[in-house]
Amino acid sequence: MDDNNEITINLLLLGKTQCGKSSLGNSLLGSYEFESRIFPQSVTKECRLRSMRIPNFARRMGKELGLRLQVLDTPGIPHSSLNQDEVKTRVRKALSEHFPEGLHMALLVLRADIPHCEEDNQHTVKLTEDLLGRDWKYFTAVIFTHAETLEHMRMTEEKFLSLAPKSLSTLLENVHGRCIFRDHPHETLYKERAALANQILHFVRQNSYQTLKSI
Ligand SMILES: Nc1nc2c(ncn2[C@@H]2O[C@H](COP(=O)(O)OP(=O)(O)O)[C@@H](O)[C@H]2O)c(=O)[nH]1
Ligand SMILES: [Mg+2]
Repeated sequence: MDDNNEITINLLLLGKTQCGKSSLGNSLLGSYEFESRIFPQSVTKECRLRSMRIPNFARRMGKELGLRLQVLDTPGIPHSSLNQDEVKTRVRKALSEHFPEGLHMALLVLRADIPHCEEDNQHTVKLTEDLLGRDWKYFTAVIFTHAETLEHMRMTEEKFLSLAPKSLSTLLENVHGRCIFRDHPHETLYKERAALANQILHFVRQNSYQTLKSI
């Protein structure tokens, strides 16, 4: 907590192109800050930092406590116009530039409405490890987007997880079960932000607000 009675949480969005990173970032910030749309090419080319203060998030010793969420959006891999090394270089540079005090949580965004292929998942995990180093497991949470599909299929989150292929269940074990289903993307951003921020803050508290320093 700083002198302004504000807690700052640094978040990084990672995942494949079109998995919903920018859209999730907008929900976290409660505002349309990142360009997000269906498009035949990768929409996000540059890493972009946006932050938002949520006032009155909590109270401590009679004082109002604000929460500042800093969200770093990134280009996905594979990308339609950047190669893997270019994306990695951009993400590493942005991390050291924007989060000198370290990263609280990387949000690994996966779609819940498409089958999870072993090779694909392994590739995403490898990328996360390359970017964050060997402690990535302590600072990563999985976010499933398009999770409203489960509702359409009348499938519970538990059932979905029980059907996960090996690579996905190993990933979830590695990140100590930290996962969130984003199942109401069409609710107001304001409502969704509160729900998401609370869940992510819970993970950050479990880590005692420790950060992962740039590698
Ligand atoms: N139905 C649904 N659409 C989503 C969800 N998340 C993202 N989208 C849509 O998926 C498209 C790609 O999202 P975007 O955020 O640009 O993906 P990015 O390439 O990972 O940044 C956009 O049209 C989003 O509105 C979700 O949870 N459910
Ligand atoms: Mg994007």
